[in-house]
Amino acid sequence: MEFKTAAAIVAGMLLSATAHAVPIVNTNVRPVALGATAAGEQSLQTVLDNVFGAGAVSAANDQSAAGLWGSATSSATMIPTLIIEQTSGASSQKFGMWFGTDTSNIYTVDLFFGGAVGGSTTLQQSAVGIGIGNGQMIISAGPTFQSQCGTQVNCGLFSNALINPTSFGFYFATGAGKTAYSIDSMNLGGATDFLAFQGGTSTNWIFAFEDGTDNDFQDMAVKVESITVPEPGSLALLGLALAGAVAVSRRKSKQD
Ligand SMILES: [Ca+2]
Ligand SMILES: [Ca+2]
Repeated sequence: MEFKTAAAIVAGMLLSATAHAVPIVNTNVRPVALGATAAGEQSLQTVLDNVFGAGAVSAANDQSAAGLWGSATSSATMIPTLIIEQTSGASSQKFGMWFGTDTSNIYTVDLFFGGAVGGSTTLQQSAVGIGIGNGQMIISAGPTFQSQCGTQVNCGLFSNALINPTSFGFYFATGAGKTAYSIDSMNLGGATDFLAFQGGTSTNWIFAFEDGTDNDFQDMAVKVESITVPEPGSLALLGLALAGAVAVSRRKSKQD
């Protein structure tokens, strides 16, 4: 009798998992209309100008529909440093990567969190996982630069069968319980909470996230290096460089 009960429970779990599995599909349609940037905040266009050069990339017209990326290099060679400004909710914000093929089974890795205010890192990748080594993410904290492992950077090696160097995405979690994924189909109601901009034909990208509803898309901006849009047969190498998280909103009273 006990065996039958256990078997029934297992069968139920399997059916339940199957019923809720929704394939992750890139439904991103771009460009989307940008909202006005609030007074006192830095616009997304200004962020793009600062990173790629004035006028090089248009926030309104150069949005990419890409939502998945793959590693472009076998080893990182550049580790740039970006200027970072944080919102008032910085202490509870997170930026990370996700892996998987269906929405009921994704593996997420928080990379930056807390009050990170500036820095750069190389995301290490090996046969057993991905990770950030102790001391490799250097953050400006007060008068000195120091590692913030454990408080602002999730240092360590992360292993999971879903980790795939040829197919991954990114997310931004706000302190208010919202998570914005790089593919619209993973967001609540298919909402557009994410924009991607490529620096010309380079493998450097700016990812811009919306934490509220005003669609200024500058609540968190992150530069990621050495990644490409996956194409069959073109992504066999491991390794990627990820540089800096930038939150550009200066608003103190609320996040939008
Ligand atoms: Ca904003
Ligand atoms: Ca916003």
